[in-house]
Amino acid sequence: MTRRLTGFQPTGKLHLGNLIGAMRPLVQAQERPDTRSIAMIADLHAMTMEHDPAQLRANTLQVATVLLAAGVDPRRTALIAHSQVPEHSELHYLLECVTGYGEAARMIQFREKSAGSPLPGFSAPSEGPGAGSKHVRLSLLTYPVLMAADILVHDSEQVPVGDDQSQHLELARTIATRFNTRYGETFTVPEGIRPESAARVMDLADPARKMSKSSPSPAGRIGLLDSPDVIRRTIARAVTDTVGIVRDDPAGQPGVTNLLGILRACSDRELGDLHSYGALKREVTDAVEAVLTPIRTRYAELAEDPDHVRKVLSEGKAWVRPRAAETVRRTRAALGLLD
Ligand code: AQP
Repeated sequence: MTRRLTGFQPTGKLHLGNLIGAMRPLVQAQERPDTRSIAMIADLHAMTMEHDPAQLRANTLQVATVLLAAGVDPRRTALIAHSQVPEHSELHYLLECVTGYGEAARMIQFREKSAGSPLPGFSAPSEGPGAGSKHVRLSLLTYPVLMAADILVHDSEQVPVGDDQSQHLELARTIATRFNTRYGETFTVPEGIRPESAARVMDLADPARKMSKSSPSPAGRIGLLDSPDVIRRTIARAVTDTVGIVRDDPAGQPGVTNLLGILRACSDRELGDLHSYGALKREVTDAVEAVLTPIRTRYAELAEDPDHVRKVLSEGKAWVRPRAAETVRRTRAALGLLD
């Protein structure tokens, strides 16, 4: 049995990119008798940037509900909230003791998200150059080590990763290998896998960026729970170009290429007779609507019963904890901690 871990940050509303890039592959993997997935709502990861507690709680429950609505079957996939399995945090600290500061500080995502802050180790000066620089949480620096703990604690063999996470996965592999060499065989060294549909769904308003929960403008994002009217207007406003030909040309026509990618991901229809951008957008709207309508309907039913969703999370926790506790026990013993 291959163990696979897929994470979702409850940093906002799930969108079409999350569905195509991560949720669908997760649901498809349920059909494989040789694969067992954990779907983790990474609420602790969502605290690496400024956050609102009430919003985090609501988002965590909403992400769990959307995952169930999209077909995650809790009998085949363990659905967990990150913070409800304390072994993640315990292993995190133990792994910090085998990770170098420089290894964490050079992660691209840390450098990008902390840009504009003073140098690590210095507080923002009140005046002069760097004054008023943004506050950077220490957890932003150590987050890749927590991610390594998330992966290793479940003995995960496979982790579906997009390009932006591949450096973090590499760090998890480095930490696991280093630990095994220094303290004895303890961790399964995970492999990163490209999801079967490796497509990156790009922002409809700015096709050079990926569609993202936290992009400041909703104009480029199709939320999985958006109303048909909002979806229609968002797609109608999608950026195209002046070439006027419907074809794949990622460099020259990124907006049109993105719409074609979405259409292929959402329908099996032949694309031969699309002669105008208007026709393309109408097709994309219909195809997206056909995919999202059943998810929205199921979501509305599930949202009526939040206790059921909480129960699913609690069953998921009970399912994964014995293995996680055993990994932590092994790690503690290897490090010389008393049992
Ligand atoms: N645009 C995308 N196209 C394809 N796949 C995507 N994923 C995210 N955006 C796209 C995949 O969805 C899973 C969950 O992502 P995440 O919640 O860990 O956060 P993320 O990758 O950082 O996605 P977002 O939406 O852009 O969130 P924020 O804005 O909070 O950073 C992952 O498997 C991811 O690859």
